[in-house]
Amino acid sequence: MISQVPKASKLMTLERHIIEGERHHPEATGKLSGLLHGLSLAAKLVWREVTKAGLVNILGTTDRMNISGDVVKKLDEFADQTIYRAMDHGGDLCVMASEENEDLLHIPANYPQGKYVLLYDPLDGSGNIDANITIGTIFSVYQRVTPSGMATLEDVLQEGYKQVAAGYILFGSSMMFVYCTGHGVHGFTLDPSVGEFLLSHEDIRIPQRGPVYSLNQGNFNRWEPNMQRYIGHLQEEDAKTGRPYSLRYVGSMVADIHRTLLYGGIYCYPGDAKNPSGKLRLMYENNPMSYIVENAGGAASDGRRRILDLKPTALHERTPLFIGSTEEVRMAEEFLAGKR
Ligand code: FDP
Repeated sequence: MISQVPKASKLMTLERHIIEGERHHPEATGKLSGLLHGLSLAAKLVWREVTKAGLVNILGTTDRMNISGDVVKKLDEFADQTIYRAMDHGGDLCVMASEENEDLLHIPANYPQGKYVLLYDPLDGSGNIDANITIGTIFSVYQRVTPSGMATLEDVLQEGYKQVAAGYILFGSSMMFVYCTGHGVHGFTLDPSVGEFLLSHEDIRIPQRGPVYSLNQGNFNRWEPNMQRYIGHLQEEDAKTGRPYSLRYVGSMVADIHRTLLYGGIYCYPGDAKNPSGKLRLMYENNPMSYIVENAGGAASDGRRRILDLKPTALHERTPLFIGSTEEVRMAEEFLAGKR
């Protein structure tokens, strides 16, 4: 008798998936694929250092402050430089910008220039590195808008809805590469024994609701009253609407949003009396994560407006962020507008 073999999910490498993705774009030149390959290589090199971090005295801080005033960790620097070095010579990019650097990162003159712009946060959640807690890399890709010559700020400061790809790499109990080029959000887990990312989460869809909220509640007294009322509402007892919600906060944006994407709920970093625009950077964090979450069926807002519609004005600007299940984000907006 032939036994019933359970239907295995597709055995698909990230490389294959990227190539197949080109079929959605008959006009594709292969440059976007090249760029994504470069990022997956850089990710593996960073992961190698992250996993041996405690062994090789690479942990700890450098004496340098980054543009946002955080003390730069050595691993941040390693990730920052590794991504730049993996991406500067492929002919895919005309310019890069990193959360760790004040100015644009131009492509060296001896390498060919490409038509894409890459923005990245090399190691998000780096405050967690020393405690061995999940951290991640976030990336965002645009087409250049200036016709030729050296790329300018105009190429970089584009609205998030113009992204052509975005993704994040999670350095957790396993390493994941999650990306989107506008045709679904797909997650790959590294199989270290073969050194390949294998498709583990095909076409991720975020639940429309989810009884989990994620934010730094320690800032409660700095929030405006509407924000305080919103969180108070989530904490009230009401079986019919599934309240109180549970609070989950790693303090690594990538980890917190990854969980939100899979299980539903909301992640918030609101503005407050000390930081009116919150803490998170529009270009390196909010835009790419909003692109991912929207493409998975969720929503992302600064409390009033869709994040992806915001016109950026500076490379390192910050905005408040409310992101996750659509119904949860809409409820937050209603509270913030004083409608509830
Ligand atoms: P980090 O400073 O450790 O890099 O944007 C940076 C970030 O981490 C996010 O990843 C994280 O969610 C947030 O800051 C944590 O901020 P709080 O310490 O204010 O909660």
